Amino acid sequence: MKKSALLLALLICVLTGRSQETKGLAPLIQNVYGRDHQVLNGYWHYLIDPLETGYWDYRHKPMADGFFKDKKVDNVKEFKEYDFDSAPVMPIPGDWNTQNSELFNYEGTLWFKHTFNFEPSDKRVFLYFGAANYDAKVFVNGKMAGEHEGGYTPFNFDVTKLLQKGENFVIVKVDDKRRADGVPTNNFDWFNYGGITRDVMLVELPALYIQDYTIQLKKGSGSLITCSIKLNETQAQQKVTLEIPELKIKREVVTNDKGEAQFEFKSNLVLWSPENPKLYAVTLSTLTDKVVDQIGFRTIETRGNEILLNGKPIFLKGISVHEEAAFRNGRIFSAEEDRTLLTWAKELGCNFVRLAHYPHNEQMVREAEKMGIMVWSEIPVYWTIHWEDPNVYANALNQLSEMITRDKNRANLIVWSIANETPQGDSRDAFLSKLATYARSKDSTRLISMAMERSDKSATTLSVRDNMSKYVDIISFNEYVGWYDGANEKIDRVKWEIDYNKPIIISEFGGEGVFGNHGDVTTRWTENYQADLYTKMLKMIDERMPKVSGITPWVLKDFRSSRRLLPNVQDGFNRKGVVSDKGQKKMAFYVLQKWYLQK
Ligand code: GCB
Repeated sequence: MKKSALLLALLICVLTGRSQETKGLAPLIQNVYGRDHQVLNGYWHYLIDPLETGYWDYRHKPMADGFFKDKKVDNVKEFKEYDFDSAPVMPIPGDWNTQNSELFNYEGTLWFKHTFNFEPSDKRVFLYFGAANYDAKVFVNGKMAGEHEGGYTPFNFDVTKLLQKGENFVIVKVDDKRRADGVPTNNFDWFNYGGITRDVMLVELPALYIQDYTIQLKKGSGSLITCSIKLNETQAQQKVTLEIPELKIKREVVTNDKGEAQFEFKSNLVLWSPENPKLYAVTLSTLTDKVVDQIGFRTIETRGNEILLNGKPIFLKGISVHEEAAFRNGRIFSAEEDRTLLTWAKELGCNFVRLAHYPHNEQMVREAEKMGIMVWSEIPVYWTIHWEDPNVYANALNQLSEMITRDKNRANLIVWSIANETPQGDSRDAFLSKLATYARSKDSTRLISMAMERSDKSATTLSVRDNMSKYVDIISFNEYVGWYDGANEKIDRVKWEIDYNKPIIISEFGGEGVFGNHGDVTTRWTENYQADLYTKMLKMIDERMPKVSGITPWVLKDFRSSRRLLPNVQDGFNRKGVVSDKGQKKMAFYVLQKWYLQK
């Protein structure tokens, strides 16, 4: 095969194929914000391309000279039907739906172009995206760098060879069409914000660099620090130094022939906890590379029905949160917007947040860590995924791996959740048990869970019975008595029989109430109904659910969802927030706050 034909075949494969090998992804860089980087955020030109004209020719074959080439022509003499440089711009990061009203309900492809200057050095350069929803194909100076599927996890490509001195351009095709075989699938209860929704940057690393590191307390120990690192190459005898200046610690080891090294030593340290979210500056260095991170140390375990933080039982006073900005209701794009939501959670009395239903941006987890808020992080294996499709599994696994790699050094991250409200069955069990096993093999120190569904013994004897219970550390389930199951009065009539000797978390309960809409407690959509639901539910937990060790009611803030159509009530919002979409606190907020304050 001629070289050009091979390249075209590869391109076609990349454009159409969905296997991991074809994607060109480089191993995910951890702690990008702590690395030398050039931020590429800013105003990017965009073209709206619902028919993907820049991609396929009229026989629906991928074009070798699609829009990604950004071909320059003499406008009068040559033929070209697109032009990025005269196209409008929008700020990146940002979802397109809330930046251009024409795009509010648009689902499809947009092309983005950004021009930047670059000064080559002897460093390796990676093009990093915090997230792009949903399918991103990335081109640098007209050549494909790679592609990524999944809207909520970071990814990067090694673009060293694609960059040139001086002006460069990156073109990204982002397609947010929902797919039956996507993760999530095409049916979900949140808004499908499309676009390059998180930071974009060029990260520069030396040729031999620290590719991966894990620093934490050894499982079961309150003072034994372990650290494992891996270089990007299998180079033995490389000196690695770990320093924690505040603890006057400096240790050196050398890598083995896999380019890996381990540290293990005792230290008298202050543990991270919600009351004292202590972080230490930790430096890892080799002859060529150096990375600094803020690391907290704590243990998280279970004992029977209890969750133990630093060896002591803790009740997880939580709230579920969507990654949607306060007040303006678009995808969050700054740490400040993360802080607004987390501050509400703090005010509520929370020590825990369930970041639903997909990994939120990295700063959300880091800000929560600084504020003393523990985190549950979840991949969007939501409702009815195509359990039997190996590509869907590979995609879910990749998202799980990206989530864990990014956040495994955060002390506040205590739960990896592998799914939400999935239908029981053999193919689901096979899929999810493999994910659980994988998560445990990547990180044996955190707890694994998933939001299960109820499986009742009778109309009023409620229960959870799920084959996946043996794979998880915490039995979590969503229960909507009083909303989808009867009205509030039912809450007083139910009893619970959950037979597992594991900690139990109620990962969701709630009901919709429109801020300012007041009425009788039996009238749905009022603040009063919602507050009454919370009052009854919390009483039920106090009196009839002694084994529950945490709750994350649904949900902190009203959020956009295209499934929520009731005029003058929902108007495109799920109204189960204890705070409205405009930031007003509802009565239920104060009911929950009071309970948390005395818990
Ligand atoms: C659920 C889902 C959540 C929905 C919520 C609701 O069980 O997990 O994504 O938004 O119910 O409001 O119905």
